[in-house]
Amino acid sequence: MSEAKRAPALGSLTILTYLFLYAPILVLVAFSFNESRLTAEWKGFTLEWYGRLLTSPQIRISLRNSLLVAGVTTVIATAIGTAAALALGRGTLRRAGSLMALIALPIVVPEIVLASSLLLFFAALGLRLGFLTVILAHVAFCVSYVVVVVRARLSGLDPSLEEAAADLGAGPWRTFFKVTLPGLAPGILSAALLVFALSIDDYVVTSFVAGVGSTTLPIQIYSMVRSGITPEINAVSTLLLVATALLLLAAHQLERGARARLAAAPAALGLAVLGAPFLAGAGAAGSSERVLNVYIWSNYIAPETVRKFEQRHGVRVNIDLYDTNEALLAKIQAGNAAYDVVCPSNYSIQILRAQDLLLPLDHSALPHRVNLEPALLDKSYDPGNRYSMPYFWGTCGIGYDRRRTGPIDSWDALWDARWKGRILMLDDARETLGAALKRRGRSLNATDEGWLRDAQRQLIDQKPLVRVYDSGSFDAALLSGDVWLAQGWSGQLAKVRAENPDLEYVVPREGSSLFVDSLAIPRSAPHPELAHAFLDFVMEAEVAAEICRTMQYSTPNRAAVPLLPPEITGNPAIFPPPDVLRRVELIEDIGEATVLYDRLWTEVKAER
Ligand code: N2P
Repeated sequence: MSEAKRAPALGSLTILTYLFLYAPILVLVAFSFNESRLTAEWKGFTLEWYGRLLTSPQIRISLRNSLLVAGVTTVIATAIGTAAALALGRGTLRRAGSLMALIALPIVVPEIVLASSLLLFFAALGLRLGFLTVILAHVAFCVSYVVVVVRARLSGLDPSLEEAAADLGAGPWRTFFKVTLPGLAPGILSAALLVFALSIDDYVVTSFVAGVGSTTLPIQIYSMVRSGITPEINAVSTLLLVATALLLLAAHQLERGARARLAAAPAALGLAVLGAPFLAGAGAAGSSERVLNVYIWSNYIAPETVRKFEQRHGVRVNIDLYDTNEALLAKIQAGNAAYDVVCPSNYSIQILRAQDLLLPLDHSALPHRVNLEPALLDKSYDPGNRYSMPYFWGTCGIGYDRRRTGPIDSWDALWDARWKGRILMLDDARETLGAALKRRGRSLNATDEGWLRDAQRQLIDQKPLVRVYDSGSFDAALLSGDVWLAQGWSGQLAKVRAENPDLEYVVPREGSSLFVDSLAIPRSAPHPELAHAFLDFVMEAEVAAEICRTMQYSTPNRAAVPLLPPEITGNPAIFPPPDVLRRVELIEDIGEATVLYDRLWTEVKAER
């Protein structure tokens, strides 16, 4: 091919490649200016979401945490990495080659491995998860990058300069500060900027080792994704993107040997973008010292409700979210997460109680417990409610778009090949295996290995039809039309109807699960008194009614019911009629068989 012909082909290939790389990001940036809350449609230009970032205390606090972590990490990792690069690069060490390979290892080790080993390590040391663990973890994965970058610069440095300095009578320290360090400076600075960008961006490692109060921006963004606050996420992601791009540009300039001044502009701009929301709202939040740390299911409490508690008690409430009982159990069992209030399902209460991880409640501090429905109290998983107070209950069922699928009343619909690629299943061992067991008319607390293997087989057969396993945003997936049928929990599936009346909820005729999720206080809670106040607060009739109205799971609060509008009390998804209640079964702790459930479910997900 001639030069002239090849060039345009190469040119369009390049454009296509860049488009492939950047189109999703451009969409995100564009939609951060979209007036509509829904991602799918463009309604006009707005800066509202950027404005909200300035006023959201949660974002500001997490941004401040991110800046703090990234700042300290940068200083420590750069110092350690530079020293290591000098030691390795000056040929004074034997076996520098293999040492170098060891140092580069953290760059290639899968992040998830690094994350879980760090978590285990901190637990073994008895370190409480928080800023310290996050910073140590970030330093651990950043040092390698510093060594690589600084060493590259070092190898380009002419050793005769140092020799000349020594010849002229300078001692080793003087030579280092007058000759070596200035020569290395661009490399060190560029490494520092890289570390800063890596640290401010990290999600996986941080999500493992962060404790309460050390939520960083990426973690905050992810938890917002799960509660469906889309446009604000697009805005904050855009800011993060612009800032990291500027920092990397500065690092690149320095590496290319440009003058520090050229790199200073993008670096300063990048830092300014990150600092702006923080400075703009400084002093507006975080003035109170007392903090309550709540770890609860996503879509279980509205920000307005939390704000009322904050105002009444003059405290700040941190809300962290999860979507499976297993995630909650893992955090509490690790023993070093400082949550004050948690919301386990009935069978998890049994597990936590057996491990002595819950604090006995002081009933005298919970006067509003008289509002609770007696039928939901004093259950076998917590006799006398010594450890827990019911918060929400509900059922598992199928949400579906009746315009697409017609009426549905059986689990079989989720195995119907006509809906291939339009089915969502929960990512939850007990619920998925449970649905398959029910489909055969068996109990979802079955422990018979043969029955369980049969349930697993069904799920493997179903897998080609399943679009996604997701316990957090099954409601959003239905609303956006990505899926037409979703296994999911009642509240969120009741709620989507307001936006699309064609979305129905059914508890299949073969039967399904019932859950009672309760608030409890971990034994390790740093603020047990405030935790009691929170438990009592959500049992007040008006508050419980607000929680039910906003989240639409079923309230165990008898006194709240008369305060609810007829759309809620008359909605069979929220207040199931007796025939539905007859066919649901409480998920129970099945002891040793839990391991089998987990294994079978993991195998389903691993299946290709
Ligand atoms: C809330 C899910 C309901 C909890 N996002 C099921 N136990």
